[in-house]
Amino acid sequence: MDSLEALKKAKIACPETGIEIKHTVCAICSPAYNCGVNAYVKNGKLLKVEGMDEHPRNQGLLCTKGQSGRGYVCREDRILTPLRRVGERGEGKFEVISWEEAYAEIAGRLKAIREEDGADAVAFVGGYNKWHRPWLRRFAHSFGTMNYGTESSTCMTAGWMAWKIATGQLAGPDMEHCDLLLGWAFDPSYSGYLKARTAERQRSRGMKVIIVDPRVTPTVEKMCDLHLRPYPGTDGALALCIGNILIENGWVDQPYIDRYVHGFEQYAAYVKQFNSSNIEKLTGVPYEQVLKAARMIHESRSMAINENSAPIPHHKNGLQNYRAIMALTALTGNYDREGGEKPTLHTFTHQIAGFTTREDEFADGTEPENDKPVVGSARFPLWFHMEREMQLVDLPRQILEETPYPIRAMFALGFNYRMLPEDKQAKEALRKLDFFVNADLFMTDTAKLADIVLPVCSSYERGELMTYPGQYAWYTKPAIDRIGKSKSDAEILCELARRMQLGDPELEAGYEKNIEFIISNLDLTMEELKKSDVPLHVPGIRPAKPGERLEKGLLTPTGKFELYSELIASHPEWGLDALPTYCDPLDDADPESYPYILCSGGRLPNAIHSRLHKVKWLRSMRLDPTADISEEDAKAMGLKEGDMVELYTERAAITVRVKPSYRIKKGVIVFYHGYSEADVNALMSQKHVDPYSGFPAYNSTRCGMRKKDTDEKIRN
Ligand SMILES: Nc1nc2c(c(=O)[nH]1)N[C@H]1C(S)=C(S)[C@@H](COP(=O)(O)OP(=O)(O)OC[C@H]3O[C@@H](n4cnc5c(=O)[nH]c(N)nc54)[C@H](O)[C@@H]3O)O[C@H]1N2
Ligand SMILES: Nc1nc2c(c(=O)[nH]1)N[C@H]1C(S)=C(S)[C@@H](COP(=O)(O)OP(=O)(O)OC[C@H]3O[C@@H](n4cnc5c(=O)[nH]c(N)nc54)[C@H](O)[C@@H]3O)O[C@H]1N2
Ligand SMILES: [Mo]
Repeated sequence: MDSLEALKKAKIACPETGIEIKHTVCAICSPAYNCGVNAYVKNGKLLKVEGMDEHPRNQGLLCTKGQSGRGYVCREDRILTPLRRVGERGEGKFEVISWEEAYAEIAGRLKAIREEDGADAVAFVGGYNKWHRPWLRRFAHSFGTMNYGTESSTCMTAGWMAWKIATGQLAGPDMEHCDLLLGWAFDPSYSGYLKARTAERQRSRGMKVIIVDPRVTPTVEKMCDLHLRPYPGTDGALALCIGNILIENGWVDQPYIDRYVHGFEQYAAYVKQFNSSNIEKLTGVPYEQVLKAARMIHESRSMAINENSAPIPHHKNGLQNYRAIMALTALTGNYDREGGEKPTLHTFTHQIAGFTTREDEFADGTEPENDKPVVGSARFPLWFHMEREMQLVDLPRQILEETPYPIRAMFALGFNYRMLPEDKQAKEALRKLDFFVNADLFMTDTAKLADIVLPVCSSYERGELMTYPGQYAWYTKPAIDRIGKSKSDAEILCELARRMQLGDPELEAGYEKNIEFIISNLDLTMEELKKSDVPLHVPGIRPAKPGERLEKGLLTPTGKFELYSELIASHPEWGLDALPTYCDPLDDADPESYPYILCSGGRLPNAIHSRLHKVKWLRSMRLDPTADISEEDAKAMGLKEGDMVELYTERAAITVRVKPSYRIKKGVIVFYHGYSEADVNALMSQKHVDPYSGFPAYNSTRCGMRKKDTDEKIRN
């Protein structure tokens, strides 16, 4: 091989090979972890990716998912053009159409439905990707409806609601300064490696760690001083018992409570019932260990609790459990204190970067007056009161039952119906719609059900505003040519707004002009942002000092940390409790027939939701859908690694392989969502959900398991 060939083969960027390195962003996972990437590009094509050293967040690192960027962006089923359905719904038969034709048809159908049944007959829905949300929200409002909702109906929001109920705003752990990390459902090894890195660094400077997790995780094995192993969804009882022990022993910060906490008396009276007599029965954790945890909390100068997007809220009692856990920061005087929980506001697309923008003004600038109740608002009034958007979990029901009024069309960006519980019902609902548009990168099971499918581009092919903790902002540039005729979501919405004559000049002005408005409160111009190839530090921001919020008064009705929520108390018609009360998490299926607890939380290093199972390199790391079960249950059923079983509930059955493991607690089955061939959400119930937040009980649903003797292909 001559030297030029060798350079080409190794994909070395240099004039001889014509390969260039361009900075861009990997947007495969949540924006907080959207790492900077060096894209190796030739003739507009992506050849290779690696972590970007100059990026303040990942500093050259990249996770398994990010490393697969090329496989993801160039997946074989990328949608290349707008498509119109010609076959039956779900059959996957489409004809190619132009953007003009697509826009004309979408505009015509949506306007006709609005004329016939009003704007509320159309629902606007966003999937996991968050970057386009302020535009989609505004588009829905300008169209005339509040029926806008997203995947965050099942992710993160419940935790934020818990914080807002207690303190009026969001909060995050000050891990940099804490003595003790209370890692509640904390295993960022696969779900957020940058958080794992911070925790490891702090651990080496002496931070103590308590982990509360039913599984033995890499985090438990690497960095934990005490591991509590409750059954899924019993966290509230455990937290209330810790609270009780702290109070009984005088281990609380009484002067802090007297000054800054509301409802302590009621809380103290309530938690008495969680004690040595019942806590092991309720949670599976021996009382001595709970006592030990309480003692460690008492002996630590400061304690931070990680925030949590999924495993704590994914239960029937999830939001209340979250509140019970967060109450511990108030009892110990750790809210708005160094090394405790830092109050904060979001910056842009749900990210917390240490400054605020005018995003909310933009997103909510055209909110309509609407007389019909927003989807999900009757079933989940607290959710609607706090979020002012649809609770997506109730959308399939409303489409199917047509109560309180029919929803006839859906316009979606990256919607995946399999994210919802009892997703057969969601699929049926999509089939029933008169008109359904979905925009995605890939021809997914959901896209196959659409009337019009729009091709969107990836973060490698678009420019977008990104913000990062530490007060960073970045305006990325496209690194590669767009694949097929794809466009960015924001472009689609702005073009469609023009085409539909929505009467919204801001939206019609386009993404870049909108960003100019959104950052116009900052000491940073669009030109400066666009000139920079790396994230810029936003100047002139003074970080809040610990204690400032407490002194100013919290943004709650009482100005204090509310253990007893005056917001909830002032709405008796909601039928919700003002204290963080506890109830058993499981559904009422017969325990004899369904003896296991199905916990479909916990992330895989090689997958994100429904998206990476089709990237071959990643799939090779875990070829078949596989449930992790306990060694005890495997032994009792005569199961060994690789054997096939059927997992079933009253609603459905799926076939998976098993992997017996010491990591799993007896009686618990851990299986991962996102597989179309073994779709765990078919097993879930649309009714077994949290009445406070509407979040589904993905992590605590009763199920059965039986051995399958054949080695047939896995399917459902
Ligand atoms: N059983 C169970 N169910 C769960 C969970 C669980 O733990 N267990 N977790 C819940 C949680 S926390 C979440 S976040 C959800 C996951 O929420 P989902 O929305 O199901 O996430 P994805 O599977 O990533 O699907 C998002 C879709 O968006 C597409 N997409 C990616 N980027 C873009 C883009 O820029 N624009 C557009 N238009 N589309 C794009 C992807 O190709 C994909 O088809 O699932 C929830 N469901
Ligand atoms: N690789 C990868 N990374 C991801 C994702 C992905 O799909 N794949 N998804 C992203 C998204 S959208 C989200 S929401 C986050 C979620 O990320 P995380 O919040 O880290 O959630 P999980 O990994 O589901 O669960 C963390 C731990 O909680 C434990 N756990 C489960 N149920 C309970 C419970 O009831 N009580 C307690 N105490 N512990 C419990 C699990 O055993 C697990 O070890 O990950 C993000 N990152
Ligand atoms: Mo999530």
